[in-house]
Amino acid sequence: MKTALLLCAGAALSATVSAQSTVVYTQNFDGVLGPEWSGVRTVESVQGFEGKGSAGNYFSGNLLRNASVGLASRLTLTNLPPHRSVNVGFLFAAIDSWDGTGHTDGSQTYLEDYFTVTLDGVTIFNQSFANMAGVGTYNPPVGGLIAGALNPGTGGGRDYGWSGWVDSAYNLHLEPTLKNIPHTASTMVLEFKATGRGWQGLADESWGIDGVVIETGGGVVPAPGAAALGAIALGAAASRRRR
Ligand SMILES: [Ca+2]
Ligand SMILES: [Ca+2]
Ligand SMILES: [Ca+2]
Repeated sequence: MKTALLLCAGAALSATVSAQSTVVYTQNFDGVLGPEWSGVRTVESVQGFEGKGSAGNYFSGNLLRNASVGLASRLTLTNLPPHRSVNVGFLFAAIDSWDGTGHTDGSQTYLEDYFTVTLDGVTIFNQSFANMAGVGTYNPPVGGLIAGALNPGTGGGRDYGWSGWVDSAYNLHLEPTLKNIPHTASTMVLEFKATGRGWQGLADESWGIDGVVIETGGGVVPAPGAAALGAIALGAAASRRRR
């Protein structure tokens, strides 16, 4: 009987720790964009980024492109199922002459360009990218760079479209800091925007996103009662050892 109880408690514990992630939203920007997107919501061709990505998630068709001078593109989701965390994933394109953390070219100084994502007003991603010159802050995980070169100021960059400057793209589905973000509210507001003193926008530098996937769940917080079951399991195990 104690053995049965131990197995039962163990099953309950593992069920709470390995909570499944649930996909609650996807967006490929290839159809009509719904009212969940506000702010800058311009959709246009992915141009030379077509097919760039990794298994199951590629730039294709259209992307959302934001060439504004620091205005946000905003995704608002409502009626989320009960959850303890969210995973945010998308493909990110740094389009044209991003200046990283800033650099000097002769007498001309270029200040920093950052891409920032907030969740309910709290920053969850804030990194600079360099396409022309200078160095960015972002250090992608293996496979995270999917087009262009990281910090190609000395060469290796490539123009994938738009203004003729070098571009780069990243698979932020692989970015670990965008996974298991604590969140429990039934609504969420994600804001995507360029920041930094050097941001000029327009034809000089812009950004795009495609392949957005939002998941809830994935938390590792034990459900209420799991600790008590664990104590019972440990007690049963100790009891068996004492025999
Ligand atoms: Ca697309
Ligand atoms: Ca370009
Ligand atoms: Ca700039």
